[in-house]
This record gives sequence, C-alpha cells and structure tokens, in this order.
Amino acid sequence: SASAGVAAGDAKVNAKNNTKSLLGSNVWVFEISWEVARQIGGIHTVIKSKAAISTEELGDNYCLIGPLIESQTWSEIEVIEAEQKSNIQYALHCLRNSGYRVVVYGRWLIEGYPKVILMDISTAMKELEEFKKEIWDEANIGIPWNDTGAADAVVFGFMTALLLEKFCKDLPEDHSVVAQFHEWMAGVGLIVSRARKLKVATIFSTHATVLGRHLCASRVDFYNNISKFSLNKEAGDRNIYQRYCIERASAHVAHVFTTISDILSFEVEHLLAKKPDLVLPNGLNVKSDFVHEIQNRHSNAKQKLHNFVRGHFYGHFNFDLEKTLYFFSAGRNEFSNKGVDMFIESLARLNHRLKISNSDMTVVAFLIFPTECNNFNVESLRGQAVSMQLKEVVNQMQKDIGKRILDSSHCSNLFRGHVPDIDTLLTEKDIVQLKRCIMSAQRKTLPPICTHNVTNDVSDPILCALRSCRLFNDTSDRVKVIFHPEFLHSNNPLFGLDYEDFASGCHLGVFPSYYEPWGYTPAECTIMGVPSITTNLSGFGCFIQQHTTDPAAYGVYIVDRRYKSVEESIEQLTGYMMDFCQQTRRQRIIQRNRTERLSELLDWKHLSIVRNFISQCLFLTFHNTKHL
Ligand code: G6P
Ligand code: 1S3
Repeated sequence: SASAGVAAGDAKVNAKNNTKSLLGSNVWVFEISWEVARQIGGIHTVIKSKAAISTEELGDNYCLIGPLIESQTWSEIEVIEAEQKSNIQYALHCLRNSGYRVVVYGRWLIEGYPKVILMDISTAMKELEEFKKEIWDEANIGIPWNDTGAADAVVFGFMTALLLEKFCKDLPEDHSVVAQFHEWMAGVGLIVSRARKLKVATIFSTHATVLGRHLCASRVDFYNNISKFSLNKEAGDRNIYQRYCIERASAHVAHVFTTISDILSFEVEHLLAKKPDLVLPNGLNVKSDFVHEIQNRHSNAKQKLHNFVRGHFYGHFNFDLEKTLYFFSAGRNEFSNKGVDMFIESLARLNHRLKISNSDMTVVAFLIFPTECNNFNVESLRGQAVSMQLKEVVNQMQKDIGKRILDSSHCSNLFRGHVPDIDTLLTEKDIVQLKRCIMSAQRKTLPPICTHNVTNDVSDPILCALRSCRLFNDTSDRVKVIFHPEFLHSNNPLFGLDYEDFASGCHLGVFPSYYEPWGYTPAECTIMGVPSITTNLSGFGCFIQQHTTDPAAYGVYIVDRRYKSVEESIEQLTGYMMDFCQQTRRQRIIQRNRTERLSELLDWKHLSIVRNFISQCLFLTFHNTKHL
C-alpha cells in the first residue's frame, strides 16, 4: 500500500481524558497549507476566514506555515522578529543555518493578524534527490522527475518537518504540538514527521481527492461507480500516481484524518480506503454589523454593474435595467466539475423560454473563471470608454444648463415669473457634441461574450459551449452572457468591484457543480444575502439540506445531480432560473433577507470549531496512537 514502510511512531502527546484542560498555554497549533497568504482555491478561504477565531481561541500559540512565493506573498505579510529564546526563534535559526536562506516569520495582514512562517522552497531544491530517496525508503513513494508539482510538495514537506522537529526540541514534557496539514501538497510534511517520530499530533485534512477530481473531470459516472474503480490503475493512467500515494499515505498515517463534508467522507472511504475520524464543515467569518446592510449593499453594487452593462452593450442597449437580473457563476476553472457546462446549457434554454413567453425580463449572466489570457480585449475597453465619454459630456451639459438658468438674463426672466426658453438651454456646440457621442455609440458587431483575449480562444471549453449554444448577445436574446476569465479586484477597469461587492450586486449565484466537496461560492452568497443554486453533490448543498427544512424558501435551490439524469438536472436548473425571473422585486427583497438568516449556520463562531476541534484531535491522537 501507499503507506507501506511508514513507521507507526510513538507521538506521545500529553492527552488526557479531560480534553478541555489540554488547551492552555502549553498547546501549540500549526496549520500547514500551500495557500497561506495567497489565493489558489478554497483552502485559502478556509484558513483566512478562520484566522480571527483561531487567534482568538489559541492566541500566539497558533501559527500558519506555507511556501513563500516572492511575487504573491510579500504584500500580504508584515515581517516580525521571533521572540527571544523562544522555540520558534530556535527553529527559524536552524532552518536558516541549514542553508534555507529565505524563511520569513511575520504576521498575515488579515483579520486575526495570525503568525505565519513562509519558506522559500527554491532554497532547498538542491536537496531534492536526497528528500526523494528518504520518501521512497520510508514510504515507498517514488516521485518521477517530470512531476515538478510533486517535487515542490516534497521539498516543502521536508522543510516543514525540519521546522517542527526543531520547534519540538527541548519543549517541556507537558507541552503538546498539533500540526494540521491541508491536502496532499502539504502531506509530505506529515509523512516525514511520522517517519521521524516527531512528538507532534498530526491531522490530515482533505478538501478534495486528487483522483476524485480527475475522474470527475473525465466525465465518468463517478458516484454510481465509486466502489468499482481500479484505483492504482486509474491514478497511473492519469499520471497522478505519486500524488495519489502522498494523499493516501497522509490519510493513513495521520493521527487524525478529517474531511469537510459527508459527501467527501463517502468518497475518501472508497478512494483512500480510510474512514475519516471527523467531519469539519467549512465556515465563514460572518460580520454581524453588516448583515442588516445587505439591501443597501446590493443596491449600491448593482449600480456599478448597471454602469458596466451600459458600456458593454452600447449600440445594442435595448433592454430596461429596471427589468434586468444579474446571475453569476465563479470559481476554479474546472469546466464540468464546477457545472459550467450545465449552467451554459440551461442559460440557452432559459433564453428560449423567456423569448417564447414574451417576458420583458433580461438576464445578464457573468462567468468568472480564471483562464489563461492576455489582457482585456479592445471591444470591452472601448465600450466602457464610449459610455464614460457620454457620461462626461452629459455631466458637463448638466452643469452648463444649470449655469445658464441662473444666468442674469434668465434670472430676470424668472423674477418676472417666466421660465427660461428651453431652446436656448442647449447650444449648437452641445448638440454637435451629443451627436458625436451618439454616432460613436453605434456599432455593427455584437457586444463581446468575453472581456479578455483568451489564449486558446478556439478550444476554450467555456467559449466553445457559449458558441455551440448560440449565446452571442444578440439584440433579440433575453439572456446575455459575459465571460470574465480573471478573478475580480476592486481596481478592475470594467467593474471597479471586488468579488464580494460584485456578488452582492448580483441577484442569483448559480453553481451546479458535479464535483464539489464543499463549495464556498454558494456559502459566500448566503452570508451576503444573495440567493444561490447549488447541487446535492456539493458538501454545502447537503449541509443545508440537513439543517434546513425548506432550503428553497431561504434562497438556496438544490439541483438533484445525484439521482437524476443529466437531462433532468438541466431541466430542473432551467426551471429554477425561470421561476426566479418571475419573482417580483418585493419577493426578491424578502428572499434576500431570508437567505441572510442562514448565515448563522455558516459562522465559524457558531461552529465553535477551533477549540473543540483541537481538543478532539488531541484526544483522538492519544486514542489512535494506541492503534497505529
Ligand atoms: C434593495 C434596495 C431597494 C431596491 C432593491 C432592488 O432592497 O434597498 O431600494 O429597490 O434593492 O432589488 P432588485 O432585486 O430589483 O435588485
Ligand atoms: C476545494 O477547493 P476546490 O474549489 O478545488 O476546497 C474547498 C475548501 O474546502 C472546497 O470548498 C471545494 O469544494 C474544493 O474544491
């Protein structure tokens, strides 16, 4: 097995039956992830949103460990000095002395201000072959030369293990060290810690499996065949065998193995042959002072989306913004796993239904999925420039007209009880300027379906699906589409909104994922009071189904992708979107308030997770160690 050869070890943590008493100044907690201080996927959201409660409950005994990526992390960190004569100081000193020059100790500039250690893995790359040998000798995991991602994970793992080893040196007997490793990229550190018998309670937390992700992306009927896959062969065929082995070994040798949802637990029992010890649902940092502000926030952000739409659809702007709904989907760009295929097909059907029912509603659907591209395309920027120019001209005219009304001649008219002559308010120059703006706002081409130049435009799955469904932003279309192949930032020249504000301005988030162990996007919508569509294959969807009697009444619509055919699921999704288009404004306002009420379920504070979780892990470590 993948975990063969890993010594059981005898991590003697100071666990007692009374787990509560374990959490004092003598419990040190490290959380290790590839996504500390940089956004790649959902794990970033987990650790970032949890940081405030982690530091509140664990204080300075809590520290995150991640790789240092020069271009991404410096702006996120404030470098600090290690406390004199502390174990951290000693551990950092040892690493730097081992030739690993860039090891940064600091605080992550986010709420909670947690301590972080970031290590530049390139400084240890010279030892890669020795590390590979050790991981082969100890765990029978061979890392092929051409998997650079796995090589990075190996180097990061050995650096992490060394850091923990030095931290534990001379730690008093009654001190406990807990290290939680997230996903396979951090797993090597766990395997090495166990092989070297470090006095550390290890937790392996998985958020998805490498094999599950790949199998689903290749569109197999995953959940109906989950017990039948030939695991080694499937992993080998996809060139991910070494990653699969790291993941499987980590799950098996960890003192405590956790997942984030029941659906992922079901998956790992089959794919990793290990039942998790704990399920730890993902929470969010819910701001109680902003929950009552959701309607205002929606309204303000929606105005910015309106501005964008005015520019983007210039020359074809034949719809009423008061009767326009904004739908969106967003996330890691995994076309079928995230259900983008199903979303696009359902949008095409919705377009048809709105047309044949003579609906006066228009839907603008945004797809935010990072894709390789080179910058915004000219047409998108031109649209915004045209609309900006018109706005500036009109603003200036407003001022001029105001001035003219107040002009002495007009004033004297006003005093005599006459209103100024309307024809004199717009000068010839104004009329010429207006005409110029109107002329430059004509165009023959349709508004673009994508805001950027996508590198593989011809073969990109999202663009291909939009084309094959003939969603071209035609004037007659009731559903318009905009693919934005980059995550959103507030300095974005098209929207000027960050992701949260953008989502608040939308009416509905649509996330019909097929492979989604949790699914933060609909959860984030929920705490912002934005209704969303998810599926019963997502951890979040199942969690809401368990905790709410009628999720749809609270603005969480759950598409059945588990027990229904693809065709039936598409129809269900189309039906949900069509019904949403038929709601009145009043109904939408009431529903946003109801949606927001589910926030409490998703708040880290109410999940009360950190303290209990660490206590349980220490208890389980003590318990599981006896059986390892
Ligand atoms: C919020 C604002 C209202 C506005 C409404 C629009 O509730 O407080 O003033 O009318 O949003 O809702 P809609 O669903 O049409 O964007
Ligand atoms: C994973 O990230 P992903 O989007 O690749 O982890 C997330 C955080 O736990 C989870 O929400 C998501 O379903 C997984 O897929």
